[in-house]
Amino acid sequence: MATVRETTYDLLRALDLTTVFGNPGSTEEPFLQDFPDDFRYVHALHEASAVAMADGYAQATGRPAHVNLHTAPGTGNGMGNLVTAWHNKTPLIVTAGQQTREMLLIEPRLANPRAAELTQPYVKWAYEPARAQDIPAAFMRAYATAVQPPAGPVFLSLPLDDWDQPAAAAPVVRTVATRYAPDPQRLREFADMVAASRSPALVLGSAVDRAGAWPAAVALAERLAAPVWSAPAPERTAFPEDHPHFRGVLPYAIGPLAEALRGHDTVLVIGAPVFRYYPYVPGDYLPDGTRLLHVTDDPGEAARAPVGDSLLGDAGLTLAALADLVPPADRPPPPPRAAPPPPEFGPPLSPDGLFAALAEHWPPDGVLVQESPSNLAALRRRLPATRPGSYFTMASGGLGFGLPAAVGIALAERDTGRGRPVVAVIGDGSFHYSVQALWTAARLRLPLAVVVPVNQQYAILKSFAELKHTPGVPGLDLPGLDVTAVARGYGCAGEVVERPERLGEALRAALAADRPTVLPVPISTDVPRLL
Ligand SMILES: Cc1ncc(C[n+]2csc(CCOP(=O)(O)OP(=O)(O)O)c2C)c(N)n1
Repeated sequence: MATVRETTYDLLRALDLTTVFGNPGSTEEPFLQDFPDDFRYVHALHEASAVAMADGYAQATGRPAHVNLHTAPGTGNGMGNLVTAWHNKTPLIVTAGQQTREMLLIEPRLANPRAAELTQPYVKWAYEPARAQDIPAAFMRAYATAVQPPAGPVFLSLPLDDWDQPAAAAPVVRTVATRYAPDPQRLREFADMVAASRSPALVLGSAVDRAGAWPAAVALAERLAAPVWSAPAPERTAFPEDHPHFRGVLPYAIGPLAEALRGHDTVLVIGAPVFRYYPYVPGDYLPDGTRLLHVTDDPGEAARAPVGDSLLGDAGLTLAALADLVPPADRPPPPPRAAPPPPEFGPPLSPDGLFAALAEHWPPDGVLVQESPSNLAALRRRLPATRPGSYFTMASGGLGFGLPAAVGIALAERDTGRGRPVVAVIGDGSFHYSVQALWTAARLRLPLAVVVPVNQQYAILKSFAELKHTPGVPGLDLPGLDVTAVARGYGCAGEVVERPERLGEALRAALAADRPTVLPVPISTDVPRLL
């Protein structure tokens, strides 16, 4: 008779979930026992890294990923990046071991007495099976829950004595839809309103990239002769940023965002929240006389929008349908944006100069993973995303995602055979939140390049303090960190790039290497403005 373990592994095989990201503990060993040869365990040294690696891998493969954590403490360590996975809308099946059922009542060491509550509210479903025999079917349900829109993480707590139990019948392997089409009548109303607009603008969000819908976005923008903005603080990019219609990324504050949209009678937002704000700068949500239409596949996002009318639907299906429904606009296309001024390379090297140098040597099919908070505007100005699936960061604002996510993305690039080069730009503060991901990248011999702009401070927190008039905050400086030594300690190559002329060669070598390379680049300590 098959055991719960055998039946579960068979199901995972059938679902093509044969990679397990994780960090093991005693409560997981009975699951991992006699780990099958056709499975792969991607070992992270900390659960924050395990979760974000799985997230990056899931996003880059376009499939769910499985991450196995250690009962309450391990799940707790993974929580920050679970929050991020929730906001990223990444389908993750997070499992954690649980103590022996026989002892749960008396709460032994490593019991998680309220396991299904611990990950709330950052999971779509959390469950500890009532019987060992329910584990395989719970996996099936977890999978179906994670991938349906809006996609997101789910959590299973799995008692360690369940795995050797006799299984019930294997669960039926089911498929579910991962997108839904918009209500045709409301879609037609949206199309009519946009078509009748004098000066419509498009605001596109990360769901467009997740849906693989750049061509539909370009088709709609060109048909409407409309300017295109990126939604504020996006975790992915939605439109070719070298396209003449592209206007840039909207500011992430209420008043300034409305100001940027002034002059448009209709703003059509597709695949983003309305809107992702950061510092509170009061003002109207929209300019006077501007109507907002919102397309999202997330009912929660539709409900919490402070303005506008919403339509539920997959970003790609809705974009394609709208591009068919609206007639070509009878107006000239928007004028192209002015090019940025020539960079200044210093010394001291400015972030702008660093990213201009990086852009000069950027591999055409490169994938950028970004977690460099104060330098984001400069980075995006110098390194526009021109291809789909080329830009990743966290939707949440939580640090410690970028570095491990880049490892997961680089692994996905290798596994899928696409082999796109992956370059992470990670601030010298952000670098340390999930730094041990470097060890996994080294063990996997991934040719990941990690550029670390070193300003020896939490610069964005200084600019936030300036905007909000809160002087005298402690803990904003980072002296005495040797990034290269840390990188080498985890098995990576590491070399300080003192001059921007050296960056091209260092980057080429890193991307051709058979291990990760960390490239700290000292930059100016000037604090850029937050807005
Ligand atoms: C998990 C987590 N802890 C703390 C913060 C607060 N925080 C936001 S930005 C930042 C500093 C980032 O420093 P660095 O990566 O050096 O970038 P810089 O701002 O200097 O460009 C911190 C600590 C956060 N966002 N997430």
